[in-house]
Amino acid sequence: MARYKLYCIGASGNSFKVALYLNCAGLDWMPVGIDFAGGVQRDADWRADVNAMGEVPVLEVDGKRMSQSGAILMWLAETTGHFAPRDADERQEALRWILFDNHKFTNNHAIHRFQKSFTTPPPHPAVLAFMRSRAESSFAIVDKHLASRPFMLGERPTIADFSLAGYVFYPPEETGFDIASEYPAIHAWRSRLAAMKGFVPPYELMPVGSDLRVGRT
Ligand SMILES: N[C@@H](CCC(=O)N[C@@H](CS)C(=O)NCC(=O)O)C(=O)O
Repeated sequence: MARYKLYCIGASGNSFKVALYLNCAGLDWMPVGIDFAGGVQRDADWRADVNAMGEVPVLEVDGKRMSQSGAILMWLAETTGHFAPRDADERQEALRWILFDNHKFTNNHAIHRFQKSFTTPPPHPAVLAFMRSRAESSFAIVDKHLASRPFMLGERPTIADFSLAGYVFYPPEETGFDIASEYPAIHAWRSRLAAMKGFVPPYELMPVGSDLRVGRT
């Protein structure tokens, strides 16, 4: 039995942030699928037992269960040393980007993708347009930041990169964003991440739980 157990599904980019970290850090981990499409995360027993917030990812280590990808990445960096910020200034910078990611970069992109590709009936076009414009605005900020450095904090990858990487490896037809042609610095950065030892794309890294692509319209 692996030491690190990650409750997740393949379509969850928030889970991918942690899965990719565990894989690139070479830690002994395994994905544990959940019936997301069946709504298990809304079940009172699941919330009492696994995560009161009703979300994946959840990381289980030595009987302790943790949620929130940013907090999990911080904990992993502190307890393993892999991809960790080096000092207080780097910690502040990593946290700054992780919070921006959770509030804007991942959030708008992920909700736009979910509404576009996984909800039935489809949302009102104005909803998609609103989410898209919010996502474009945060993409432009990150693209500008990455135009002058290889990774979010500078010369080497840290947990901030894993956080922002959550949704940038899903297919463009699923996300509705063609990063390769529209955001050159984000594209170059994700190519550097994809070249890292341990990199595996999301659906292959987490081939467990509900497959939201099945039966999509
Ligand atoms: N800020 C959270 C977001 C987690 C999140 O939104 N997870 C989604 C899957 S990617 C989820 O479980 N959603 C269930 C729901 O909202 O009901 C994190 O970074 O872990």
